[in-house]
Order: sequence, then structure tokens, then C-alpha cells
Amino acid sequence: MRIFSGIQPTGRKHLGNYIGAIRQYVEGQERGDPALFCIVDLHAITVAYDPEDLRQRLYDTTAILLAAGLDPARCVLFRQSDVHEHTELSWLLGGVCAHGDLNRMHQFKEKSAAQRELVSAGLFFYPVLQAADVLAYRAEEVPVGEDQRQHIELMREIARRFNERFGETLIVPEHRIPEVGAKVMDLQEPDRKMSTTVGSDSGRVYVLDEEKAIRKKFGSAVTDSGRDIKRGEGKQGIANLIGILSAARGVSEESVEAEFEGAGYGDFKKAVADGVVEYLRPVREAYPAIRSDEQGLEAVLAAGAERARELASVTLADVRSAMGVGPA
Ligand code: AQP
Repeated sequence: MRIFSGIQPTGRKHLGNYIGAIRQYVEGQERGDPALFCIVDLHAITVAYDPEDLRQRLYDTTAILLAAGLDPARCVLFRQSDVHEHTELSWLLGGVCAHGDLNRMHQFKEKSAAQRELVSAGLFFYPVLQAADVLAYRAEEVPVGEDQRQHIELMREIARRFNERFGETLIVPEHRIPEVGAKVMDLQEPDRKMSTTVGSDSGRVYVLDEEKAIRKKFGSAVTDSGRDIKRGEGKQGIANLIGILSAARGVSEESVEAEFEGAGYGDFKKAVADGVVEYLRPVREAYPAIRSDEQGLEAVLAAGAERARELASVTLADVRSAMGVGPA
């Protein structure tokens, strides 16, 4: 089965990205034939950014993925901008994507409201490029967090519409959203997802946070005035911590609730912090050596791009031909 997913080069990946996406990538590379993981630098330029910073953050993100267990011998890891087929395909797919569908995207509404100087056309068109990222590989499965559900639905619609208009060419992909941890919430505002761009540093745990910082953030996590360590109405904070611990330990949420029945919130938060410290330790320890070798990172990305291009160019040729673009 072909698996594809993209991740932004924001560098400082958080626990939501790790549980919702990165852990799924590592597991996906065993099943993928192939599994392709793409660092989507062209998506990152749709909001305000610093060019030199972008390059550094791209290396940070590549190093986090490798430290987390992605193995270039078992998956295809590459940089989006190295494979020009993505951008050409996105333009071609723009011909079968409804303007009204793009207008309904929650992420565009949220991100455009946060821009101070310019709401770029690129930000509006972003989901079409995202569709091209996946459809270029005829991927069947897309591992993502819950926040990407709407974008995946749109790319399915684009693929369906293309096939109806031009004949069976593209695969309609399925999303794969984890059962636990699909939406890790902010530790300070547990009714909002943990996010790179919204909220404060105390509400998000970074994959590379030191042990002390992790303990501090869980120690001050917002809970409620009750005493039960159970999911339920008005208990988003506790439910979030239950989900995090269950993902970190690889056990069910029910078993976490059973284990902590009758315990105090303070002890529970400490146990969650312990669990997350151990969960992230291997990545934190492997990261510095991988990150310091930028030539090595470039070599991994270049080899990945070559393999990716071989697959994407076939789809692009089929799409051009079906659409009557270029010579017969
Ligand atoms: N809070 C979350 N819980 C579970 N999964 C999450 N993801 C993001 N936040 C959570 C998943 O992480 C993957 C990579 O995301 P991205 O780097 O492309 O950025 P994003 O989806 O825009 O989310 P961020 O990192 O929090 O950034 P902003 O602040 O821009 O929204 C995706 O599969 C995503 O579902």
C-alpha cells in the first residue's frame, strides 16, 4: 500500500505533531510500499517567514523525523520543493477544484485571520497543493491528525472530480487518523488543539524540550475543580492528559482511568510528565548528532527526492495526457 504524508518545516515540532503524525509515520514505514514523507517547505511560504530561518527549520524537522525512527532505507523522505511535479500538478488540479470548497476551509479562515500584513493567495490555494502532494503518488493512505480531516476530504473530492471529468487517473486516498492522540489539546487551553502558531509555550510540549521543561508544563496544566481522573463533560484538561499518557505508554485510555482511580490530580500530572519524558527521550538523545550533519541531511533529502520524482513524474504525465495538455 502506498502511504504519503507531509509535515511543515516549522522545526519545533510539538507533542501533537509527534503523537498525531510522526509516530504514525514510523509505524507506516513498515507497511508502506513505499511510504513517502515530505517536508512541505512550499506550504510554509504561504504565511510570513524568514528565508534563512526556513532552511534551518527544514533541517531541524528532517533531523527530528530521523531521530524519531524514520529510516531512509525503509521510506522515502524528501523536500517538497525538490520535486517540481507537485507544483505543476497543483495548477492542473486547480482546474477541477471549486472556489467555493476552498472558501469553506477552516484552516484558511483561522490562518488568514492571524496574518498581520498579507493574506496570500498561496494560503488560499494551499489545500490544492496539498492534494497534489498526495495524488502525485497515487497514495492510498494518508496518516494525519484530526485537524487535517477537512483537507483530506477536499483532496478526495478533487480526485473524484478529476476522474469523472477526464477518466480514471487518480487514486482517491483514505485518511488514517490515530484512535488515541488524534487531537492533542493545548495544556493551558484544553478546548483548543495544541498548535505551533496559536497559544503560549506553556501550553505546548516540544519534542525536544528538556525533562525539566516537560515536568513544569505538565505541572501547570489546566484541569478542573473536580477530583475524578475520568473523561467526561467539562473535563477536557483531564481527558487530554489521559489521552497523552495512553499514547505515551501505548495502553488504552480505560486502563489509564482504572489505574488512577482515586488518585489526586497532582500525582496524576506527575505520572503523565514521567510518561512523556520517557516517550520523548530517545528522540531528544538521538537528535543533536543527526542535526549537526547538514551534508548528511542534504544527502538523505536528495536521494529521497530522486525516488519521489520517479513516481510523481508518471502520474503527472498521465494527468497531462488525460487533460490534453502538451504534445500527444
Ligand atoms: N494538536 C494536534 N494533535 C494531533 N495531531 C496534530 N497535528 C498537528 N497538531 C496536532 C498533526 O501534525 C501533522 C503535521 O502538522 P504540520 O506540521 O503540517 O502543521 P499543522 O497541521 O498546521 O499543525 P501545527 O504544527 O500545530 O501548526 P499550526 O499552528 O499551523 O496549526 C499533521 O498531520 C497534523 O494533523
